Amino acid sequence: MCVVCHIALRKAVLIGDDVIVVTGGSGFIGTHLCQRLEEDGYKVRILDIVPPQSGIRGEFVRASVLDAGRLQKLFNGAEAVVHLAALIDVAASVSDPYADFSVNAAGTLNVLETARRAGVKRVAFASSAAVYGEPVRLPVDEEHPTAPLSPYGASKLSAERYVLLYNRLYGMENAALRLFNVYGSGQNPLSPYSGVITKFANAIRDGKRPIIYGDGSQTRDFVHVDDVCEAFVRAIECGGKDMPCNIASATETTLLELMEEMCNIADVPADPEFLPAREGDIKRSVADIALAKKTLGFSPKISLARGLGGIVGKRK
Ligand code: UD2
Repeated sequence: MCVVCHIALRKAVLIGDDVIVVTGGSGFIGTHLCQRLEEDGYKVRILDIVPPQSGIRGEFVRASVLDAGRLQKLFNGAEAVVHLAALIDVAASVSDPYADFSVNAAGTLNVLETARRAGVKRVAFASSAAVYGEPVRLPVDEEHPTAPLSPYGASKLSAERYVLLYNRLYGMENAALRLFNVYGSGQNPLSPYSGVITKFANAIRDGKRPIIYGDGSQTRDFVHVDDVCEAFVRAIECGGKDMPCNIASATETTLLELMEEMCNIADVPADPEFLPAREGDIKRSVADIALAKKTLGFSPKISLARGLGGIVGKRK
């Protein structure tokens, strides 16, 4: 019995029995999710183009989501798939839209087809707030118009349409989770993919000035990676509905507030360097998460202050 859905959707977690495939299981969210799934007693199979981090016990297959043959072997006998593998560099998607489309849209279709043929009923897909583009009203709920500003946003939108279409056409119970700004430990600060919180934390730790692009009044909805993992676990345990679902904290934070909070925790003066705003940067972002609450029983547990405390240490 799923306590959230109040129906016997799936058997209770069988320790050491149910197999969950995680595509992109070696990435930032994937690493946290695999750890969480293993703690919950699931057997994890990881598909990624790089090996998982140490400490993850799951079976690992090095392959791309475009490799249908490898996917097939991995999906056989699995209970559910969490599909995180993607190209996530927004700027790179602008210079090479076709590569972005291949992995994010066609790769997702590959995952869905393989799941369908293998009899896996549930695919939980990592979509993105990028599908909305610049919000025309706040907070952004799932009925907000979708107007991606990048090929990355367009490929995620296309992919999530397939993810949900498979529910209608083939009776699957897939979920499309629109992730807002995910943060937490374990992001590589040197990676262009890393978010602003990792960048600020790194600068503060190294005694450098955090860089703020623009005047710092832009806002984001920061959601802790552990809350995101909770949402994925609920999505595979409860099954998805016909609508994509925002996964966020529903709290709007300006970049200046963020930087001050982080400097405060580190006990250093807040002294950012201001550089010109990034091209195409959205001005404000905050999600309405009522649908996630209703359909998944999702409610974020980690406040920004608490989450930042786990990332920013006091400087000696
Ligand atoms: C996030 C996602 C991106 C895409 C996009 C859709 C991350 C890391 N990226 O991009 O994949 O889904 O949302 O809208 O979650 N900033 C600074 N200083 C820095 C770094 C960033 O001021 O050192 C600013 C940046 O200009 C932006 C804000 O911080 O206004 C957030 O930047 P980000 O790169 O963390 O994420 P975002 O929202 O651009």
